[in-house]
Amino acid sequence: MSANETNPSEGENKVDKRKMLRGSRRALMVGIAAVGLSTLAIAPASARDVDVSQGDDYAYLDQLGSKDRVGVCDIERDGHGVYVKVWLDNGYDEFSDGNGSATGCSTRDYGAYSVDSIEVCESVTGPDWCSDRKYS
Ligand SMILES: [Ca+2]
Ligand SMILES: [Ca+2]
Repeated sequence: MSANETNPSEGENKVDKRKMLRGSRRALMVGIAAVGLSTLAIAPASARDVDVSQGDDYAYLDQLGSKDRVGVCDIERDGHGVYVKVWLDNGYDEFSDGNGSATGCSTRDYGAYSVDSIEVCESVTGPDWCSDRKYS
């Protein structure tokens, strides 16, 4: 028997191990593919560059490259108006969800990368309720 010769039963074991390895590698690939898909599915929601919320009411900033878009959304049907404060590189702006809690948000466009920070507020009696101010 030379050193290279292997005992037949040992060879079978090796084949079995290789098959098992191939099987687990396939399972791993399937797992990676599934993770890839779920990341894709989540991507649209995480495209917001800045998100602020006050209860369910919220505002957001999308840096679209050619322009900055700010949106404000009144979600709660509580009779409180909802507006967004927009700090720009050279100025300040403020606007509200024009149709209140009815479906649809209001948006305004600004120059590319000109929005510095946003904050969402709802108008109440006394000091308005506002979110934290968030920076882009
Ligand atoms: Ca509200
Ligand atoms: Ca609305």
